[in-house]
Amino acid sequence: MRMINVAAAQMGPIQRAEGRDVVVRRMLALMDEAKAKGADLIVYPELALTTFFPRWYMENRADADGWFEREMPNDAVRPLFDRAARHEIAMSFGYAELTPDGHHFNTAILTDRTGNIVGKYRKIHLPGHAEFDPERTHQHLEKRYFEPGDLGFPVWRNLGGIMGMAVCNDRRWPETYRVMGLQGVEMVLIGYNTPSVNAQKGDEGPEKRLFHNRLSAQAGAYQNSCWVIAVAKAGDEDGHRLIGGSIIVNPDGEIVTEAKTEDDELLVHPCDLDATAFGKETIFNFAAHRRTEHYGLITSRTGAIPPT
Ligand code: CDT
Repeated sequence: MRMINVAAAQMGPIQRAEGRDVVVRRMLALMDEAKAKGADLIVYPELALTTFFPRWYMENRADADGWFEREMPNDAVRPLFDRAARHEIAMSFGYAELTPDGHHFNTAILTDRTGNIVGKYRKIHLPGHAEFDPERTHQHLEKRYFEPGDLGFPVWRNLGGIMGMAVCNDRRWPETYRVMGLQGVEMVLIGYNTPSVNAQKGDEGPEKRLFHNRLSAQAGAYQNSCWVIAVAKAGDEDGHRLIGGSIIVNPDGEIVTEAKTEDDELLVHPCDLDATAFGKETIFNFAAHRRTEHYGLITSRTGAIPPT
């Protein structure tokens, strides 16, 4: 058995006016709890350091730059890196990244047990829109504030296993998991901020959104025989509610633990990476069963074109 004790650190809401210092203190408390419970790895959500700012329209995009981190680590998050190294816990969290040459990404990082960043992922599937949309009940301006990630879907060897990352909307796309699956991924770490109601369909509320969350993570885990750790930022941020429902999913696609609240809440589960082997060697033995000669449209065509 290759066990990793994983802590999924769901976070409750972060209000627009709250600073990173307050948030980092909450993250440290979750990390201390994770350490006390024997965790090897702690996974925080997408944009863990701030409110989900893409809901706020700013005419001048540069006015949003205050939500972005110009270096990682920086002074605000140094306590997290120091504490993780002291606890010998690997960690992953999401943040808005502003590069030295002026590019904006919705990013997640992964560290080893010493606090060294070993992996970086930049969100590829950006949902929402780029301009103010008066038809929506709330804005989702990720296409305004971020560029699509430019790093692909890499995986890394960490804690004796093969790990990958994805960010929120990525989890709804089978391509996300499959590209990592083709690199032998054993555990996929995913943070999310998902509004509780669809801004374009008022009757799609929290129950259905939680269902879609489970459906996506469970399918990704099963079809690639890997663990999926899906971690929410949840609750009411300045009157805008986000679903909770953080889950750890095993390589059979079964949920082994699920958050009950919309607050800071830690889920800890022992994940055996060797449990990924059976599926990878049998029904999802890609080398034996995939038929790439029939998959060309996946990469040659973006939108659906129905027959005439
Ligand atoms: N953060 C993020 O990607 N949220 C999206 C909301 C989709 S609605 C525009 C999600 O897929 O959960």
